[in-house]
Amino acid sequence: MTTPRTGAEELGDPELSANQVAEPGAVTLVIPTYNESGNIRELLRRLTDAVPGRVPCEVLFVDDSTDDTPEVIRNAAQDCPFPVAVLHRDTPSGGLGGAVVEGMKRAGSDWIVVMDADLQHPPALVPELVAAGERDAADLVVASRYIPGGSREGLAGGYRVAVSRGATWLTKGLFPRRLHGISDPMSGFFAIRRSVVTAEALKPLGYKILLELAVRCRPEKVAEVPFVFQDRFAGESKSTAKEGMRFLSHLVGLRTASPVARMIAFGLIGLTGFVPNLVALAMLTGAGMHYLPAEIVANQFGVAWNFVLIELLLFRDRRRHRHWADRVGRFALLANADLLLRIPLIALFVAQFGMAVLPATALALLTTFVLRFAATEALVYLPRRERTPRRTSRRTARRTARTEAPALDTVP
Ligand SMILES: Nc1nc2c(ncn2[C@@H]2O[C@H](COP(=O)(O)OP(=O)(O)OP(=O)(O)O)[C@@H](O)[C@H]2O)c(=O)[nH]1
Ligand SMILES: [Mg+2]
Repeated sequence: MTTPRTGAEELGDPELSANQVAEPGAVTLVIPTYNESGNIRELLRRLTDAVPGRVPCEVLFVDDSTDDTPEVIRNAAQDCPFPVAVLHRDTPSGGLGGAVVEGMKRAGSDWIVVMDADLQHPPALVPELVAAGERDAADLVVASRYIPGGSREGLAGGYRVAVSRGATWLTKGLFPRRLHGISDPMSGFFAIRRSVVTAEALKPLGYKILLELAVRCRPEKVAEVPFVFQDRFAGESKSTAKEGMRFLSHLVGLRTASPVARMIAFGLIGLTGFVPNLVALAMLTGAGMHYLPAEIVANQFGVAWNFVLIELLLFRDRRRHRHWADRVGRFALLANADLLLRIPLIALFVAQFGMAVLPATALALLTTFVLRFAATEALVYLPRRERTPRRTSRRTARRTARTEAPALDTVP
């Protein structure tokens, strides 16, 4: 732990690093901030009361604010008996989750505690999270609203409570093994051992950074401590409806990390595409068009539907490999090439086996989907060959991340 310094100080490369906070059980608090100037002083005051007496600590704010929050932090930090640093990002990539990962890359203590700046997460609980981790030899300690002693008091309104509960069930249902022992995977308040954080493996998207860490870093032993979610102290919530969409795509991204899971998701999206396809087919044949040309036109509706969902949900992080027009072209080509196989199949089902057009189409769609998945992944979304070496050591990755990251501004 560094000797506490006094007075505001701006240094060239003031990273909070392992040799600065070397004491066992010490903690780096990573606090993401977006326009939280009204909360900073009170937050640092309560942290000062609760933490340094029990656990050696340092605070790192990762800030994407457009207001004077960094300035307020610098001023308030002068009265703090522990090191406080601000990492202001001009490009806020990854939103809240991206900010937390940036902070984790810089953290030097044995423990990293992540918490919000708006005092919904009680600072007094920080030493308890770390103590529980040390006592239970846990890698991750989650502050949970859903175990006895915890509550979600500060979650404004029945709607927010229902959404949070629904999101928790959905997430636990999708990751029963990885989230075993975590009753509140939506919590943004937790302590994690720095040694289990593989920052290079993380692809944070939006708010649910605990979920990202639990699924991708796979901490072996997990503990929980109850907490009462408080009312926001000052300022406004940054959580929006858009965050909901980001959360869904984050879930899909995590769930489809393996090729088999991706194929299943591709199939499910393909299944939903049957609806616009078959509706268009029914309308076109209802309007008197022969079923074979109607198949070709109706197919375009299914193709467009599938393309949009696949782009938004399944291959979101692989879109950069090709220009969008290139992706549309290849996707449409493959989906229609598939018609070349499907039309004779449908004709066979209708003419030879006497099936009606709609069931014959549905059966042919199912038959050709596996082929389409394999071809789509290989020809539209496979990364182009990159020049970086296949394996990067953790040390090199950390160094690279540090070199590329924006400079820190430490006070005092
Ligand atoms: N660095 C950074 N921090 C963010 C961003 N979005 C939100 N935050 C911070 O993340 C924390 C949680 O955000 P909140 O707006 O409080 O979200 P919430 O707690 O889910 O919503 P409320 O219950 O309404 O407060 C706060 O400290 C925010 O300032 C962002 O894009 N970048
Ligand atoms: Mg909040």
